[in-house]
Amino acid sequence: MDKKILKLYLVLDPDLCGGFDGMIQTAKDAAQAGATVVQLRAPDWKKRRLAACGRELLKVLRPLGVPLIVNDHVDVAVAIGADGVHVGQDDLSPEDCRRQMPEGMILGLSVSNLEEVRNVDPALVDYVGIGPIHNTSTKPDAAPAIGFDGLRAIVSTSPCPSVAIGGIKTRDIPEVLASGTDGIAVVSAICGQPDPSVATRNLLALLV
Ligand code: TZP
Ligand code: MG
Repeated sequence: MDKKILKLYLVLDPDLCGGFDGMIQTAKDAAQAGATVVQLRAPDWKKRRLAACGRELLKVLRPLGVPLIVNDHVDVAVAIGADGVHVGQDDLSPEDCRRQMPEGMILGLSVSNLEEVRNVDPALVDYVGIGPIHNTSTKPDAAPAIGFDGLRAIVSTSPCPSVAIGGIKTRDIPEVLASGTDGIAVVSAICGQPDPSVATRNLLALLV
């Protein structure tokens, strides 16, 4: 995996985007504006709908050269030919994911403390998502916020590229980048913004 794709990682949210069609439009706007990777995340959706949405996203993202990652469900990611899958600590393990994934697919793993990052096998995991940096209403069941100190400690321990997530807004970007992480992942800084293209460009302008 080229770690450059982690620079501006959009995670879609069906509620903030206004449902299925809203997610496609938001992904298209953000990818055209320079978002470097998109994750399909809809924890309350059935897999049939997730697969249908993923296929529509691929039609939009492939021509733009922006990879699509599916959250949680390796079977959906493989079935639709997505570029990768992202799992958390309670999902199928990286070992079990790899058993089902064709060679070359991207595998991301969420970590929120030092113990979790020390357990990461870089032979299996392409990147880690570190957070939440701040408390966020976008993921009510997220682990406690780790702040910038926590981020720095985890980035320096990580055996693979990383992306920071959780409540990240434009004002946070300099301090996030100072941690040495490879990029930022955002939901509400793009999804549901009055103009997701402008929001994307404003974030990118600081990601230098
Ligand atoms: N994982 C950890 S925090 C989070 C996820 C999916 C939500 C981040 O959303 P926002 O709106 O960027 O705070
Ligand atoms: Mg998960």
